[in-house]
Amino acid sequence: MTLPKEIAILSVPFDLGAGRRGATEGPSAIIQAGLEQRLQSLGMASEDAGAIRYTATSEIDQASDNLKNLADVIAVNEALSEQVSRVISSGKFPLVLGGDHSIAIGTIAGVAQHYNNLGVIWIDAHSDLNTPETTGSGNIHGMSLRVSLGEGDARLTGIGGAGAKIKPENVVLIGARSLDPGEKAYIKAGNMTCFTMYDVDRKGMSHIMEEAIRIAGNGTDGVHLSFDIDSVDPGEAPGTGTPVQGGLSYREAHLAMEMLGESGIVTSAEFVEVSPAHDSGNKTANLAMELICSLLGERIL
Ligand code: 5AB
Ligand code: MN
Ligand code: MN
Ligand code: MN
Repeated sequence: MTLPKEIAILSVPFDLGAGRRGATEGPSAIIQAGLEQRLQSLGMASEDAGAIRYTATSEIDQASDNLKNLADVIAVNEALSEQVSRVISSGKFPLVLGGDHSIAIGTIAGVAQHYNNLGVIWIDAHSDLNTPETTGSGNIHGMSLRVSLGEGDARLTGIGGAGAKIKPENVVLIGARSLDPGEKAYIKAGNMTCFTMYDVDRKGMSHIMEEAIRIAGNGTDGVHLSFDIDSVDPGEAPGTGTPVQGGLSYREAHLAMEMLGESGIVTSAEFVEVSPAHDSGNKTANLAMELICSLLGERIL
């Protein structure tokens, strides 16, 4: 793939998948940081495709402790999945701005309609591999990757069509440093590649990204990037609901994006969990904007 020329920006002002509110303001903060002007100066046409609208039904039990705000999560993700699929049909590159990470369910469901074997690079302090059985919080943003793998509550795995949207062998996790027992067990069973912060420290980001690009690109016909801003160290990205110490440095995050951009394998992307209410100034939204530009071709020289 060569660099995309036409980007469709889909905003998902949604935070009911998270325990702490605030990510609804993420998309507008990233756009207001100057995203479109900067993409233009890279020679890219971008279209603000607007915010995902949805109506939650009250038919689904809202009060389940293990699946908080289930009806809203389903409604927003069904709508998002359709929008993402439409963007790809129109030949544009879908750039989804979150919102909390539960929206990966809809993004991936929409993207997967266009690929037989989709690779996923998931950059996150967490692995989002919980099920209703293993979750300690009931927050669905901690389950989205597992749902996309076809496991968990059928009302979630059925979004955008029944069944698994991706295969574990095509998934690469990067930046993990806060995993729940059930998530560790799943990863340790050999299901997928996980480069934790230990691996980043030991091997260096450059090596990790070469490996990630090789694995996610191996035998796949498209690669989705799911970037949770809490992968970055809270010193650089304080504006997020679930910060974890010991994250990616400013340059490690940019290098990851630059290498992915250079590789040309990325066919869709989402940037999630920016929460301006927790930010110091617009530091985190601005970082997300810059990382998007690095992914889409901006270079130091
Ligand atoms: B995020 C935790 N594992 O399930 C849980 O920010 C945190 O999208 C999930 O990565 C964090 O609640 C979800 C403790
Ligand atoms: Mn996440
Ligand atoms: Mn996270
Ligand atoms: Mn988070």
